[in-house]
Amino acid sequence: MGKSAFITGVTGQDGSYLAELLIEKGYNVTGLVRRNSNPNLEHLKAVRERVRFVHGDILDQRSLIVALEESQPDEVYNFAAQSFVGASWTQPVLTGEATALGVTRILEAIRTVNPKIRLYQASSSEMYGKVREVPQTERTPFHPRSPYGVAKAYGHYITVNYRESFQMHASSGICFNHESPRRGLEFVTRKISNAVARIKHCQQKELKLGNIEASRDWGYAGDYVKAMWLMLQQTEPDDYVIATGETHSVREFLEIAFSRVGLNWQDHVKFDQNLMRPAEVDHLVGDASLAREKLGWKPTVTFQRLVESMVDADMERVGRGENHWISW
Ligand code: F7E
Repeated sequence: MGKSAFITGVTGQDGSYLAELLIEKGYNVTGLVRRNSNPNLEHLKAVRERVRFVHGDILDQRSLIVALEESQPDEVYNFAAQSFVGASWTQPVLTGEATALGVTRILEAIRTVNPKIRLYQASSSEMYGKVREVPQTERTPFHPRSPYGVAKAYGHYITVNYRESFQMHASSGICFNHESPRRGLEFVTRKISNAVARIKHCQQKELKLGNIEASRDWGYAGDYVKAMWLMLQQTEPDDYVIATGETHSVREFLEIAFSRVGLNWQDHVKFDQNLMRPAEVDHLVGDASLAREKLGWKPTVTFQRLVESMVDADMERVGRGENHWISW
């Protein structure tokens, strides 16, 4: 019989790519969805019929225990979080409840139902924040710069702590930014690719942005979910940086994105002070040597190709008449 996996945050970018990967590998996949939300299964179109959905909430301990009892997974992948850094200053308590304590609830649910279940925890490069060294490795100290980064640091350490306290097979992927055409519209990459397509189709004139000098190590989400799966196939649990090793500014992203459709970004982009963050993460670049050596993992999509594929996908979507407008 095939293995079974339980995914929280299954309707999001990473959850949907991982569901596709696991189904291809013959897994039975169960996805956790919130009952009071209007679940958008758009990203799961390809595998919707093959994923079993259970209702529950990362904020509700009992619902997690019941969901695990019902699905009896071999592996749990925890993507559920308030994942938008910008919103973490306006909803700091919710961010802490979901992104930090949510991890403890998942760990407790695993301990209660079956401590042999393996866990993947989605840690984040935002934990490095005001970086202590360049590039960042698994040993680089954390200095988070947002309530989100602080919450992720808690989630990371509680995962390490349960591994050490209860010998659980719990691993964290310290993932640097990873994007795709399924990225949420609030994140800068997709905000740009969506705006480029709308501007090209004369549905929008300008694009308001905050700090375009920030630089990130941007990879392709489809590559990153492979690393997550590999982590849970190892005999021993561990923490791994998942990154491309290259960094690029938002400005460089703009240059490639606009020129993909023959436009000049300077003609359309306006600075908006309201989009500046109270504390910024200026520069991130990861060293994924450990993942390369122990997991045999490496990224396959270049920065240029990533930007172009996002613009192409949004051009096609807007061309079909599907329209997403974002005001922040
Ligand atoms: O911002 C700057 C912004 O929101 C990237 C999440 O997946 O990756 C992501 O966090 C940069 C920042 O992603 C706008 O100030 C300028 O410097 O796309 P972002 P993020 O904050 O790096 C990490 C790894 C995670 O774990 C998170 O969950 O772009 N920026 N102007 C802007 N950013 C946004 N969103 N919107 C702007 O208008």
